[in-house]
Amino acid sequence: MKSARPHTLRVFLVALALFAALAFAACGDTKDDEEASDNGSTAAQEGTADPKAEIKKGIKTVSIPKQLGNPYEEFEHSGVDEALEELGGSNRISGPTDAGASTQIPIINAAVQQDVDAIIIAGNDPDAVAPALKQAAQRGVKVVGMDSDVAPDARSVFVNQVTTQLVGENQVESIGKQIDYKGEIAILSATANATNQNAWIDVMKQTLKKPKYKDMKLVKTAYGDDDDQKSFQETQGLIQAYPNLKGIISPTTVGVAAAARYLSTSPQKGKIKLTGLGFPNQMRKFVKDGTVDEFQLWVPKDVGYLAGQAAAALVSGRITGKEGEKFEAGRLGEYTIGANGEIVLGPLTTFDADNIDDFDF
Ligand code: RAM
Repeated sequence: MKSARPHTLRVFLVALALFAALAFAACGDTKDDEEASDNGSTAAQEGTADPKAEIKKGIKTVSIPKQLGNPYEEFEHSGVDEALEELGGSNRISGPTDAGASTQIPIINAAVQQDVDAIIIAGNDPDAVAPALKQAAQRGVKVVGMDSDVAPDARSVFVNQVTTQLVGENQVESIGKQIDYKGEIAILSATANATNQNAWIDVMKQTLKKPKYKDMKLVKTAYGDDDDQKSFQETQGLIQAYPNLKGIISPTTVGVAAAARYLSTSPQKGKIKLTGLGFPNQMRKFVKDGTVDEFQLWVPKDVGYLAGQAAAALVSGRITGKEGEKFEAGRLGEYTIGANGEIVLGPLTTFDADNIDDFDF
């Protein structure tokens, strides 16, 4: 009993000191953020990078897919697991069950409560998640965007599969050459808010303005919401609404597989051409039965692996997210951060009857 009072006082003083230190640190963050934004760089960047810094021990991350149950997203995020395990840390995949704009917010908040070092997120909506991510950053959590970007001032870096430009241009060329660069085409996208889809579609529209594609006309962009059934029905809807349709581009693994399934049993099989971004294992049968001539993708797991490596480098102070900083990304080798904190994984692969059996994912 006797020592209770001094003990209580000590606890109180320690708590006060901690509170003061935290408040000071929080102010520091805010100031850095403002300075960073003034420089035109992203808000979450701070400090100076030390490329030789040790990788912090036992890094804990949470990676947030667009939605659980989307094989692409799950495969992609398994790469984050791989990177963190390799670096002696751990990752937990925690995602919403649908790709709605705000479904990721409670998951971000929960991760902060669990004191993670970094959050890696494939954003369903660039702006809806931004306030929660900024709050996380203020609490010292590093934020890495991957696959589908969030607002640039809400993350330190963004890991992009392939440059947006290259995806958009290649998809248009892929469908163009299959329809002799002539006729009506449609796009079957994922959700209407998805940053990656919309950025690719913008490039597709720009590309279609080039003289080479002047006889091709984009008649409609439909949204299958990365839901198999909805994507299937939207494909049917497009074909019914546009009897002269010559081709469909579906830059989503869920969409292109559903569209291929629809076409494979319809009289338009092989007549309406389909390209998109798909998994070799899902698309193989449609390439072999003549529904699909070619489609494209990268290795999704490597997107996650690179994002996991970037997260660890950020947490350890090897990078801050500024353009020009370099870091070692394990089995993938060295990467350099580009403009706006973007890190680009690599080139696009085209899959067709000649090479599809060489891939297993
Ligand atoms: C879908 C998702 C993802 C996209 C891939 C190609 O699974 O929309 O974001 O990058 O397809």
